[in-house]
Amino acid sequence: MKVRLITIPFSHYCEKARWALERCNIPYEEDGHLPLFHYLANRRAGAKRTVPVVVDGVHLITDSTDIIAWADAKKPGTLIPTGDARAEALALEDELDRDLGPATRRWGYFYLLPQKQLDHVITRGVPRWEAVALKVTRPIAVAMLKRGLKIDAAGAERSRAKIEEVFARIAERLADGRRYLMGARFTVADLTFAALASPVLLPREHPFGLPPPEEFPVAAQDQIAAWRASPAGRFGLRIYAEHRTP
Ligand SMILES: N[C@@H](CCC(=O)N[C@@H](CS)C(=O)NCC(=O)O)C(=O)O
Repeated sequence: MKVRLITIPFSHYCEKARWALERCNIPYEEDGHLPLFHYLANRRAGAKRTVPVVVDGVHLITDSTDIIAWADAKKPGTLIPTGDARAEALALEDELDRDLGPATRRWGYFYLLPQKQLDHVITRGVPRWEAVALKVTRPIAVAMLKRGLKIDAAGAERSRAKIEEVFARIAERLADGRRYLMGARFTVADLTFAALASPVLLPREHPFGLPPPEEFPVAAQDQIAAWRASPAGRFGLRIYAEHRTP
């Protein structure tokens, strides 16, 4: 039986959960919604505010980290190391969830929200009525997102600095030539870094087809190019190319 994955399709935390379900061979049906519209689906399922949410008829799993733990438990070791490295891999996942996720989201939204012509990205995979309703609700939704997530020039700059800091930490970890963050094998840490960096690296293999850098304002394009060329950026793009089938 397929589980239901409630998402905001372009959300990077949702991409993290989706990728994990696929990697753990768990059949799922995606129930995608626009931001704010997702509250209705969450409420019906008995979940709180955020997506991703997994509903399997018995369990309700309401956080991407818990979804990965649940998925991995079905075939232990698929993503989360079973031995000594377990605690370190999970700590790295938590650190990226806390530091990288909010920063890439704010920076990406800051440049994406003013671009109405990119709404086709935001509305991909959501019910048609929501996409139609967006034409009316867009100003309210944008105002709520801006206020809720502190999306303004100062916030974008703070997030840019935070992304630099995390990318530097990742580069330091990779400096000994290891292929993956935990060593020789792809784990939850690599998946989390690549998924949460996707709003600023824009990997081609992202299943929802993120907009190419050329669609961003020039100032953002230069920054995206610099991140893509950095050691952590090259690593994130390689993880997508080698471990994410479109
Ligand atoms: N810690 C959560 C974070 C998820 C999260 O922040 N989801 C965002 C979408 S990117 C959300 O649902 N925001 C809606 C809200 O907070 O109202 C996880 O890992 O699942």
